[in-house]
Amino acid sequence: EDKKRLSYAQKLDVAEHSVARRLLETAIAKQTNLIASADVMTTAELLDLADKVGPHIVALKTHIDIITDFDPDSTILPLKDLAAKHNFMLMEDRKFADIGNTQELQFSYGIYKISNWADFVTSQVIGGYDSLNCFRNVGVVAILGMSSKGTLTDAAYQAEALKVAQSHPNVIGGVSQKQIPEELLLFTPGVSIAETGDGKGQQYNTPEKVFADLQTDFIIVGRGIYKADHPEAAALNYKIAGWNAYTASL
Ligand code: 5BU
Repeated sequence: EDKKRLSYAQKLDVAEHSVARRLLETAIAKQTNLIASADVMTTAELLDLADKVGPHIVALKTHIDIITDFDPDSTILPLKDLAAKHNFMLMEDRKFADIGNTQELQFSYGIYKISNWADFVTSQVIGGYDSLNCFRNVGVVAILGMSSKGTLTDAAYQAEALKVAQSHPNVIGGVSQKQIPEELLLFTPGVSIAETGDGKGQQYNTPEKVFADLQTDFIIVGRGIYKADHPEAAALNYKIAGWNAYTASL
């Protein structure tokens, strides 16, 4: 039998970080735990997807360096408008993995200026505790474990990574394929209703499985949505599946 988990409302009661609070409030208000991963290559596709799936998601996850025609005015400004229009947050999946000084530069400078627009970012914790100090105004989702076949994030690594994540005030949660302590929000990619893998190492689980087995908080879905014939309908489908799986795990 599945263990009981804390509800989003119970997590909101104890959450301190403003980004964690907004995520939980948005999940409750929109009845969704879905994060759509917008791994598309043009600004037009990104904005089109964001407008279509916006009503059904708690956050849109970007890999902004995949966009071939990135421009702060024509990519980021309209994206921020869509985030406000549909009330979703922006998660940049940058997976920082360097020393603090370099991460600080990558976070705020270069052409993407992530600190100007992302509500929260992903980061490896391989650089150690101090490497996360630069993410002052955003939430950090620490990469604890990966979904891909053969990942080196074994149990020993995850235990050490978790210690960094739990002790750092900028960290709001972790990405993992394992259950993590309930004071951290759990984000789980590698979710698909129809597929079990992609032939390139990705491994998928269903929304039901990740809520029942991991008590995850947020599911991250990329190709299951943006490659669908009708991304809006697919997003609604994942939203409903994710929400039903969440309520069933309460
Ligand atoms: P997919 O199309 O649903 O397979 O996309 C999954 C997304 O989640 C993609 O942007 C990956 O970079 C991201 N991801 C992942 O799949 N697995 C992981 O362990 C981590 C991130 Br960390």
